[in-house]
Amino acid sequence: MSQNQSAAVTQEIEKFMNGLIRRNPGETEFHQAVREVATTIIPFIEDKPAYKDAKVLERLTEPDRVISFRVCWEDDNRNVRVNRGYRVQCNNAIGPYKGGLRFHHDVNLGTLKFLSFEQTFKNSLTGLPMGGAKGGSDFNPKGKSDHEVMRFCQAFMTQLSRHIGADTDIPAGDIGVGAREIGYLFGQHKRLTNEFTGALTGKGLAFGGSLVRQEATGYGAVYFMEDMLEVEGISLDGKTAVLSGSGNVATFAAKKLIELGAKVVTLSDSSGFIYDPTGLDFDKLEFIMELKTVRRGRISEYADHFHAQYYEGERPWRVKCDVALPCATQNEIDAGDAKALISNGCIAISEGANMPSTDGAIKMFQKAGVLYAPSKAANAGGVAVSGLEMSQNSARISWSEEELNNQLRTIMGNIHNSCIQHGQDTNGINYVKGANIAGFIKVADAMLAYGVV
Ligand code: NDP
Ligand code: 2IT
Repeated sequence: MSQNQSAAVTQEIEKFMNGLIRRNPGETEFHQAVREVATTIIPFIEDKPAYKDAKVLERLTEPDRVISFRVCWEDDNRNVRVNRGYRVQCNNAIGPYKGGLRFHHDVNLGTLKFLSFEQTFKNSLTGLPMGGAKGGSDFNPKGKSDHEVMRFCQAFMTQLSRHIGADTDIPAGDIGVGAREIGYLFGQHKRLTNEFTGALTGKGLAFGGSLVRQEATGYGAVYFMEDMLEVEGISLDGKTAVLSGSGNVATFAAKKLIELGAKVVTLSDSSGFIYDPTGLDFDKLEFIMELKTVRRGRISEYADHFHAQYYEGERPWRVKCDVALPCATQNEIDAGDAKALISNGCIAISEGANMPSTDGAIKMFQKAGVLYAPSKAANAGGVAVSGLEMSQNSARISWSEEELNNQLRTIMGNIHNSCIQHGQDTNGINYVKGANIAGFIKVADAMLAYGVV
């Protein structure tokens, strides 16, 4: 009987995915993100006709709105440049649309649809009233002057500003969008609307930004790792950690790991990775942060400066470690990388990046009993503190660092608890299932309350 049931559910998942793929041709990252959710949500709603009959999953996988626009700007040589800008507003059932902006030459509609879909579940998991969105452009900030970045950001915001607002849609940073870009974007939004409101988060502290926002994603991913290990009675102290990326998320994850006594031995960028067997310390991290946010140089400079090893064109997953935190980009850990991590004794993965593990990698981690925290749970700390920035802006107040750190720690603990509550499986805790179901319920219940919209 149960075998028949599971065959029927498998068939239903395939039918659902076939329809989604047909309606969204070529958007492979979007297909991947939806499949991960559908494989846990379709069995969950099987005996819940309220969700099934109201077609909640079908509605959640069709964004509320997709906005695409031309961004025209002049480079320093007076050449006219044309890029494409987007905002995908996935779902605002539980609060205004919220999610980052990504500037990267690979950005396309499928990438932003996957990210806005993930964001909807992630934001729900934080417990704060935020819907899901994502935006960005195929603009490549690498090698551009500050003036070029400013002109691009102003042109981009000239189009985007009519679609956002403190109660409508609140963008923030993501890959290629950090403090510099948010400053230019906010300045232009303020100029166009003649209003000073919390229409963006990740702002500078001088103009409505929140303490702990820049640390929040990386710190949060480490807190989630800490909570997963604690269930097994293990501490991070003395553990060797392998990280990818060297941007906002990676550097603050490294900082918190070092604070908690772990040894961080790798970081990377899109050119390669550095391996420092002696481990990073706060001074070395300062060097990386200055390298990446001020001089905007390459990670290989770290190896030259500190006599570490540099592996051009490679990812760090073959380095022996106890725990791993992918903090660069999607699909950066494939099944081969997962196999290497497992055979080298890695016991836990916490995803700072969005969807860094392929479907094959996730299956390998779960089969091997590795503690695996999916991105929508593990990296929710960033958007959570963005939510706290929105509250502070609305109330025109600023909370202390201690207050914000405590709230971030509590929120990450709550997300971990939600995953445990909804993720019980025959083999223990399935964090993928837990995160998907916990994130789904709140959004789905709000959608049911609104009727057919
Ligand atoms: P940054 O732009 O600050 O850093 C990105 C890092 O990833 C850089 O080291 C970059 O290298 C590397 N990278 C980017 N693309 C690739 C690629 N295709 N292959 C290999 N390396 C790559 O971005 P963030 O740190 O903010 O974001 C990192 C990840 O975390 C993303 O997946 C993002 O969606 C996710 N995230 C970010 C949050 C935030 O608050 N910022 C919140 C939640 C998730 P290079 O410099 O060479 O491009
Ligand atoms: O992926 C993410 O959660 C982010 N890039 C942060 C979004 C936000 O609105 O702070």
